[in-house]
Amino acid sequence: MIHKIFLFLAFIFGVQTLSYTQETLINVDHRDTQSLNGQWDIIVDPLESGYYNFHLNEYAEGAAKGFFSDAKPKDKTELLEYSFDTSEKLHVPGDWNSQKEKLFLYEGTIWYRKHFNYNLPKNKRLFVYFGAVNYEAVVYLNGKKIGTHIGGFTPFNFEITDFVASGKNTLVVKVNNTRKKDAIPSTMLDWWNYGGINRRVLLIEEEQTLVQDYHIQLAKDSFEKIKGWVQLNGKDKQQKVTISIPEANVSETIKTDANGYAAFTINTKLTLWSPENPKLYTVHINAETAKITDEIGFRSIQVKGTDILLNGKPIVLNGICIHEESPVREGRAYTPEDAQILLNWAKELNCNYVRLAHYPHNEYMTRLADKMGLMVWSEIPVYWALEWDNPEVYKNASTQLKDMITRDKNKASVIIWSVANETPKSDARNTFLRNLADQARAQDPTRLISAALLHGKVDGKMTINDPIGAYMDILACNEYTGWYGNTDPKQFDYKWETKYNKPLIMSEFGAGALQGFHADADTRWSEEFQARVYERQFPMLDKIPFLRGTSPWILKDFRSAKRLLPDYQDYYNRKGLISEFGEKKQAFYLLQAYYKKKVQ
Ligand code: GCB
Repeated sequence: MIHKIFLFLAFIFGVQTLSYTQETLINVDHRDTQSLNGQWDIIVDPLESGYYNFHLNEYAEGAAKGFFSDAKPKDKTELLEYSFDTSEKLHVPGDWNSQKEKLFLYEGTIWYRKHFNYNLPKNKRLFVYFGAVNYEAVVYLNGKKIGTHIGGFTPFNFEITDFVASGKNTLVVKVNNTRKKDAIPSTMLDWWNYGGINRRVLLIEEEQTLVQDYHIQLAKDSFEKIKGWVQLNGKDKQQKVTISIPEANVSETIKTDANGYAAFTINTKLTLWSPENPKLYTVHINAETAKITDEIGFRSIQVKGTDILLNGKPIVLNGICIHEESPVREGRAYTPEDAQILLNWAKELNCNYVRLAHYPHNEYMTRLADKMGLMVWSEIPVYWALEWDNPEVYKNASTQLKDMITRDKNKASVIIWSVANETPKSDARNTFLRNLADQARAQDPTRLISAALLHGKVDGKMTINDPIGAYMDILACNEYTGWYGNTDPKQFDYKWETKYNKPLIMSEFGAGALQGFHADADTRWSEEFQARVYERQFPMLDKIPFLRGTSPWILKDFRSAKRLLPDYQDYYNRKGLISEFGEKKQAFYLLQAYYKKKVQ
């Protein structure tokens, strides 16, 4: 009971952002920005001796020994045991593990420093924006702490209008990626815990009162009605705001209230976004003091019984799972080109859908998916075992969910928000996930909610009976028939059933193979073994009457500290259809042919 009260309170308060972080500005691509990407000076600090003294007291602001002060000895007698000026460097964005060999397995703290010059006009505001930092970031400008953020995959920004100096400035970020039991994800995970400033860093110059956020999408269950809202931020909150879509002859003026908020409904006929025609409209949001432009697609996504309807028509999601790893380098993907190659491979497989696992990916991915006509499943790293009873953990999950939705809620490509992956059933976990699903629906009623669940074998049938299925719009299931456990082909003849009258996406299946290793199909790690698992999988899937989508695991081999078998794994999860060097395995072509047949 107590945990239910905690979770309820956490739910109520959890929708607020964590302390220190501020509401994020969306659509940074269309704002006035200056990039802080490039080489940053770094100090690897495993003991956090730049943060704590020898008795573990935090250094106060202004203390020269705190690395955030970026101090230099005043004279030759002063003892200072650090120096950014003579330190090593890392590229930002980019994870540290794949930039320096000695950091390959490093989990801990690294300090980053960047100098920049700025002259902020008197009537403007300035923000520093981080696309994502894994996992915990403490940000200082000119020695002053300006904010902290936890969560490795969502954007955040801090206003620095009052702290930025005219001319030279010093930005210092303490980044810590230590895995913790009460973090999200927690300590056990099947992907690399890439530390660092993993996405772009921008300075955003804005007006005194600016357009902070907006939601502009088709109303739920409608094809001809745009419903949305605008949120201004600044002193002049009550303004006239015009939403216009010139190509559709739309122009609607509304008035924001004392909180800078206004909702609107616009009746109009639009060309609807779909994979066949990923139509995007240029949308202008013009307030009196500020304006912003976006490229937005309009489409409807619903479920009816076991069907998924896109713009009212039943669809099948032919997809693939993707981790955010570069197709051309080691480590995290962070460029638009990385996103382009990954999504081109999905297209080459004849996909109309991608599952972006297991955390919100770079915004480049969803922007590009909008343009390329790929439907997207986007998920938060509520993965495997978490401290379901801990209200702080719930608050963290709630914030990550909120921030994922905030960033991408105007992307037509995103059709599903997923709240979890393969979590162990318990009352506390059920309440936790139900509350997340409720929160996602309240924030964005226009999309479908799902979570990747596990199945069980009951009376010789594969059964999806997870209680959380009751709160999902779409059931999703990860199954590894033919890989984990035995390889008995009879398993592929089992019937699949569920008590829910809902569509199912087989959100994962697959097998490991080392690209280039050939043997008979009974030999683990051979391309032939992986290919046969796929071959046996397809007829089984085709027999599931309520199946409406598939996203096999996974597009490309990816780094995982859980995958230790020498010669075959070597810290790679080998279930990719493509190797880490971009070479395709046999199973790639099988899936490609399977999807081709399905769309004919
Ligand atoms: C799963 C997980 C995924 C793993 C995969 C595997 O079910 O969702 O994160 O990487 O299985 O390879 O075992």
